[in-house]
Amino acid sequence: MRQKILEILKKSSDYVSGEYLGETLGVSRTSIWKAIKQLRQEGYDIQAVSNRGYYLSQNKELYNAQEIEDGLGTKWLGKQVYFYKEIDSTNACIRRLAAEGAPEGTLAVAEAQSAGRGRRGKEWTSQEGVGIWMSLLLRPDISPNQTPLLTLLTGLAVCKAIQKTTDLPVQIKWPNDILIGGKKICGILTEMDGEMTRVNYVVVGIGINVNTEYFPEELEAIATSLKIENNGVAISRKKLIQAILTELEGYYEKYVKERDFAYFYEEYKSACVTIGQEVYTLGKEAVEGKAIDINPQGELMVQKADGSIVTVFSGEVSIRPRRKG
Ligand code: BT5
Repeated sequence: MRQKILEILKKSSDYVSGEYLGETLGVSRTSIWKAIKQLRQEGYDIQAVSNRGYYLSQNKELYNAQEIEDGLGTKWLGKQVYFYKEIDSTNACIRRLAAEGAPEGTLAVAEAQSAGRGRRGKEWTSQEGVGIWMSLLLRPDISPNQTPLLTLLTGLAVCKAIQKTTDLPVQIKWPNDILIGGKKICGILTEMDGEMTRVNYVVVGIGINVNTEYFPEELEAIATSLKIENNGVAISRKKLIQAILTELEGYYEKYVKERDFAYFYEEYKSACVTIGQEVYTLGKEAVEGKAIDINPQGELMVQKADGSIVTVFSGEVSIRPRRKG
């Protein structure tokens, strides 16, 4: 009933009488009033005026599990949402839920993270109330060495979702960053649990600076947010999450079926800013040269000073602009 009342109030631009709600839902006006009180406790700004009824002010967007689930157009991804005011890390949270047997598609979202993390122990700054800090549980039937490609597909999904909801000129920095004007708005952290030949589960963590206005000093020069790039106009986090989940579900289903990145690499390449840049890679292999292409396996092809071409796998790699001199 709570849900139905909310739907009616959201659709109406005027007051809705308690009598109408009671008749439509087949319950007493007292039950309606009780449900309204509960919604108010959850944070919905509902005004009640005698003889007119109830009116939901939609100035302040609510961000919670229910709001993310409402209007989500996916078949299975993100259908089970765990929402936290604050958590250590949504990736850590999904690992705990996975160990308890949570189903594929489970989503954890937090308003703030106290121990948000990037790759190789790096910190991820997750300010309260302004970003999307979320992780998904996947249980793909693929081999462990194919899981880094899920990072690339997630990047593609995030890119597309941002383009659809904002028109901002986002680009992918291979393998796991999304940039606007060279500054980072999103990082992706894919973690796997499994054995040498078998994937138990994969956690895909996505951090997006959505409505951030100020960054700590160490990030000022390298980070930006969608709001900053959108001339100060805030972006709806729940709508962006819904759009990402819809895009990702499509890419993921196709990838798990075909098990071949070749279906996506042309699209990936056209969104990727790394090609043509002078880079050096950190990680298992240290390679320095010009990034000349991305191959159908999702690997970065780097031409070294001696003309030889090496391929770099996305697994554990960070790239930096090449040092001068
Ligand atoms: C990443 O790592 O970019 C992956 C970030 C993933 C974060 C999400 S949030 C939800 C989920 N739960 C988690 O605990 N993590 C995931 P990496 O490529 O290693 O980049 C880390 C570097 O990005 C740091 O060393 C900083 O330089 C920079 N950085 C940290 N916070 C940032 C922010 N909010 N915006 C832009 N850059 C940031």
